Amino acid sequence: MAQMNCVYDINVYCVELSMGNSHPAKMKRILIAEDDITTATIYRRVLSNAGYDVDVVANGYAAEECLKIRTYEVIVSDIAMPGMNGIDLLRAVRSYDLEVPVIIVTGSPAVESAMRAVEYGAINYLIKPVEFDVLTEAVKRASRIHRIALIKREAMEYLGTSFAPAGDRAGLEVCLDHAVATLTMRYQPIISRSQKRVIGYEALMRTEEPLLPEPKSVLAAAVRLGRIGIVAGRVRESVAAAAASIPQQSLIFVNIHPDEFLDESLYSHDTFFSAISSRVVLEITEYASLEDIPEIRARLAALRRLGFRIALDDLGTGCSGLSNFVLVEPDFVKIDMTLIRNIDLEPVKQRITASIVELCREIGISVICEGVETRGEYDTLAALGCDLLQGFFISHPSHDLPDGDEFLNI
Ligand code: G
Ligand code: MN
Repeated sequence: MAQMNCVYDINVYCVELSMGNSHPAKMKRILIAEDDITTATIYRRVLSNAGYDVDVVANGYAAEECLKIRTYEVIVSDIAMPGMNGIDLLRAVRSYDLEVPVIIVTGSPAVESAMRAVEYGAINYLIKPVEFDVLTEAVKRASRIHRIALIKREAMEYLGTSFAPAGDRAGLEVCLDHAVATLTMRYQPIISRSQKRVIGYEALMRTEEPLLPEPKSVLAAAVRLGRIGIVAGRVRESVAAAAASIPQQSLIFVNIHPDEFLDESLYSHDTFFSAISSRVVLEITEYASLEDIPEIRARLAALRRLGFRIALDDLGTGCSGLSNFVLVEPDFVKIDMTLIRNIDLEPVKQRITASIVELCREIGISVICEGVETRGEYDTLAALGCDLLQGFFISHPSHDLPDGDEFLNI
């Protein structure tokens, strides 16, 4: 087997990259990042004896260089290294490989660094001096877990299930950063049948991050990482920037995640978003309870004072009765598409929808039926007296705003 020694920088004393005829299926390759040469040499010998191919580097930067050209079964990293430390490396690793397990080794155990390492996705945390068999067992276990993750991914790809991003924080951060960097908005018209025009557009977030395919998964990741403000801020900025190209008489419907109520910038008077508040309807979902949000009533009142109107989204999916309905006193109610689907074939759905429309009309709330996909659904909703409609049958969400109403199914 041909061997090549690469020196990435002065701190790297040993990187052995076997080139040529190594057999990836047989060669389980381990990367060791350790700045103490004696320790590194021992680990290397122990793991080579256990049947692994081993690359050794002296710091995080060199480890990153290796990750660019190789995939590893397991990474074993010191926590305190010059330059990029083990925690930085954990984050960097996930830019290259969402699955590879990382074992962190440290000479000075501190609960805090252990917690950080685990939070950032370290699979294990070993304290120096590490017994040979402890190291070998830890690497073997990590290797098995890596294989399971790969098989699970393969199964999900085969079944067509969209797979969730790496469950650890570092992996999720990489996905969310990419989602935010590629975030764009689409706009889907909401029409009035009686007025034969578009009364508004729902702003819908899209990203190019394949592991966060829907707005809901982007938001869930943002909530988990405590970054809802960043994502919501981007959405609001985009909507405010697009407002100039949206016809003045059209409303703009913007989805608000319940956690956004705690984001103080939502209540600011001097943002581009609050400047267009009279045209904005904030959509609040019915399936998450708002009751637990501190001072929710005052927050809703503050938004109204700023000039926003409010829609209750996804009506029909909530399991908490009508508590949000009562709390929000919405200007609009959006009937969830599960109630609209096949409404032409299901009399129970017709009865429920007709009742909602009638009751809302009586208390002065406009009803929007979302997710209208077929001619049959459209005609049935028309017969039931539903005026405001949205869905693929009328128009898909689109990047370019239509100049007029003529191409829509009205
Ligand atoms: O939860 P909310 O109502 O905000 O969800 C809107 C989502 O529904 C968007 O992602 C949008 O692309 C999608 N959508 C809009 N119209 C239709 C439709 O007619 N059918 C289906 N299946 N989805 C739709
Ligand atoms: Mn919505």
